[in-house]
Amino acid sequence: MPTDGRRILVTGATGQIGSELVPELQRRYGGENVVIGIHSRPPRGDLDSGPIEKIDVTKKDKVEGVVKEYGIDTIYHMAAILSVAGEANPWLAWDVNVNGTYNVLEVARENGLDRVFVPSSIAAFGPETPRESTPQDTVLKPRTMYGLTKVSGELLSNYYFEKFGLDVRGVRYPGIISYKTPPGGGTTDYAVEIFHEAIKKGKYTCFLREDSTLPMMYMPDCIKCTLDLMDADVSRLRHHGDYNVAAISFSPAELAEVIKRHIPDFVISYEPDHRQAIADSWPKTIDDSSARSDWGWEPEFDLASMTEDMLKNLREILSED
Ligand code: AKB
Repeated sequence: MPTDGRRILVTGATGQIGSELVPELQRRYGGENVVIGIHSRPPRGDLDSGPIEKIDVTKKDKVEGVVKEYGIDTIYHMAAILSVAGEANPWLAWDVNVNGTYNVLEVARENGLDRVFVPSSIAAFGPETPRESTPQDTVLKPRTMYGLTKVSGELLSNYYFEKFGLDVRGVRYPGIISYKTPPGGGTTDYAVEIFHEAIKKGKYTCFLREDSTLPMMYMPDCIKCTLDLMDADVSRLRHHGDYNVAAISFSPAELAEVIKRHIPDFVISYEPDHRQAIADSWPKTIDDSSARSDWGWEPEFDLASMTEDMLKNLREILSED
């Protein structure tokens, strides 16, 4: 783990991943060295201990102003519009995800930043991609605007590395499961909603079919994965903006079975909606052997341990509300 004096900007810092990444970065590098870049969602109580800046990533001068003001050398660019929200407003998704990423990369290039993290997603894949053990290098023909913007982000990241020597790194996140900050506007969001409804009501109506297997990851593994890649020796990286990473793959029915071990009366029903088509265009399982061999990626949580931990922590949080 590096202990060097980094000056970090996190865009989208109050989103699902950003809100858990920031505290870990603050712990490692000191709260004053992590600028919390927010857009519309205000920071939670435990996220307000460092400098906070309102940043619209589609405005390059705002990104640049913050980078210069705080002497930023590293950006975690987490601001994005996810798959379902992107289908509701494809224009906004393009603007935030493509123009926003371009602005972040340009500011990083012009100001000689040390490192930038630009996440991609399993949404970069499409119906022509092999759905089982999806290879690292494969067909990228997504059908969602979100997926299209993620492929663009991967290609831009790789371009900035090759052309300008900017150290850009990124992974293709699967669905992320967490209890602190809810996701918003994603196809994999059911895997978080189900826990809330199981605890509160003992039942859940899933918007995906019972057999819709998708790749997922528990938040502690997501944070570990992000930081491990950013800490990796660049000379070992054979890829840059597009590492496949895998942790757990399961269907709604399989997840419901594991929840039932803890809440025996839990009942799940299914009413697939427009989100089903998105899920059907994404892989079921991912081959992440490049990430494992290049930078030692290895998840800690499986379906059983993730479910147990989610229920324990979420019960505590919900009982405080
Ligand atoms: C979504 O469902 O849109 C996201 C993703 C897989 O990137 N969680």
